[in-house]
Amino acid sequence: MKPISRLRFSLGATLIAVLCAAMPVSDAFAAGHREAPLTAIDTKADITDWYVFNSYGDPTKVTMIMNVDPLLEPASGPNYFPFDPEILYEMKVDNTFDADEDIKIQFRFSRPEIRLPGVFTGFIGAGNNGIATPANSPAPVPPGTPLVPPAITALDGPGSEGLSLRQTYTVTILKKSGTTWSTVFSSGGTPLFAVPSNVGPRTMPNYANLAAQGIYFLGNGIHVFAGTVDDPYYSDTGAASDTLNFRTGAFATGIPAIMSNAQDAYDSGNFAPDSVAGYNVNTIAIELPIAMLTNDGNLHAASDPAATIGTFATTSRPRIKTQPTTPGGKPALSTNFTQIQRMGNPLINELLIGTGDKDKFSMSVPKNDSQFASYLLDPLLARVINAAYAGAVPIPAPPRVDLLPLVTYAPPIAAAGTPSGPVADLLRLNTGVPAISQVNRKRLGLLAGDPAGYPNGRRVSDDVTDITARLVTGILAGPPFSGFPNNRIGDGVNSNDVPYQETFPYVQFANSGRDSRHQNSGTSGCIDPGSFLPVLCP
Ligand SMILES: [Ca+2]
Ligand SMILES: [Ca+2]
Ligand SMILES: [Ca+2]
Repeated sequence: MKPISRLRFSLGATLIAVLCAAMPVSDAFAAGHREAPLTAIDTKADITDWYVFNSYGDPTKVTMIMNVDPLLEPASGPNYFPFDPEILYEMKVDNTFDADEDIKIQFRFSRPEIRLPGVFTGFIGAGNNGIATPANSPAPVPPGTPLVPPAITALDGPGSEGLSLRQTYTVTILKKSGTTWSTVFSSGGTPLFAVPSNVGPRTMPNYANLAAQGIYFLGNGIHVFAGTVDDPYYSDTGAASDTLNFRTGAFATGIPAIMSNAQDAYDSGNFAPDSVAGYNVNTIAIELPIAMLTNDGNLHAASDPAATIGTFATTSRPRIKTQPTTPGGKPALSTNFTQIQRMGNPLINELLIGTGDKDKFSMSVPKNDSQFASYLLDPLLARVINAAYAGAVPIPAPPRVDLLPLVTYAPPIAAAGTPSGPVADLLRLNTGVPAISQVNRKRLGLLAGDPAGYPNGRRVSDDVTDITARLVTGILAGPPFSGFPNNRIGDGVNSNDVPYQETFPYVQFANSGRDSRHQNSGTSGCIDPGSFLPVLCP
């Protein structure tokens, strides 16, 4: 596929050429669920979302959340969703404005331990005392023999007997000084257990309590959590992926994807189905002191350039893998790694990078993103929205300098006077902007006057689909792009299907395999655009 910079010159020739180039925007608006050809195959290495925000309850800390492995159906027993022990999961921070990481937080997972090798499922348990064989138990197993262990109520020790598949992980923080990396923190021998998915109420009767045991305090102000959780991302991916075929009936304006003022202000209900509702995802979360991330180890006011950091997450695999020759053997893995995917801002690879370059983008590093500048500063998506609405949504002319705050260090995220650095896809966070209380938190973040939301970092509740659609159609460029209808574009999905937690790890624990379902078209879960009452989804 041709880069947009060259497509631009063929625009006059035919609109069809541009639209054809735009067609492979598959999974448009799914933050990062199966967005690049390679990770649509290698789903374990697929980063679905990357969140970095100032912790709600502690102004001295930042929380980073890396979600991987998209669209995990909660009922997918009996083995559910281990992390891949071959993948190196990393969170990276630039604090010198050159888009090159100065801090790396590394997570490695063990091969799942199999504690009940003779049992047919990875997780088994019931009641306080388990289940014994009944009076008619055939020989050679006598009646009264303990058969099923007690319900799983702990990740280790008593109550964990039925937790057959169990995975541990390690956390290592490295810091660069000059060109040398040194370890500044290691979880060492502390066994950290990844939280299993929520099997159901018989096997895991108090799942929230079980999952909370996976929140570890490691000292030095550091909390970690890893495991399967509710996917915090929400969007009408189905409509967006069908060439922006939004549901007219969902929008009170009568115009597909253009919300009314009342709909726009509604932060706690959906007018269209949330395609990700009811699905789980694997999460890796860490909360740590801001002082561990800034260049000088201090906290800084928002007006100070030193307060802003640039972040991204990566997955990498060993460069060489030799499969075992004996059944049940282990593969041989090289110790050098190749990056499989990265994520900074949400939706950049999905919506801005051409499909022919998505894998190259995934495997590149942010400091070299000038090679993708034509995608970033003349987004084809903006042109497609402009065309799909027959010109009703005006868009600015390239180069799109209004998008520079997303790809350089610039106001309104970074303080005035911050070195802008190269064009690079980093999720930038001004650590000096305090978190906003739940009641004042806006799904539209910075665009709704909530300074602690995307694109200043990204919280789990930020509606990055709507924010991104408005950013690419020029809301930061001033009139007429900052007014109607550009400022009311949305997919009609305004909130997650379950409430988030207000404390670390902020995401909601996993949906139940036995007792949860998806909200789809034809099931309840949407709000009538006129009455704001629950209705079947349009
Ligand atoms: Ca740097
Ligand atoms: Ca969800
Ligand atoms: Ca939305």
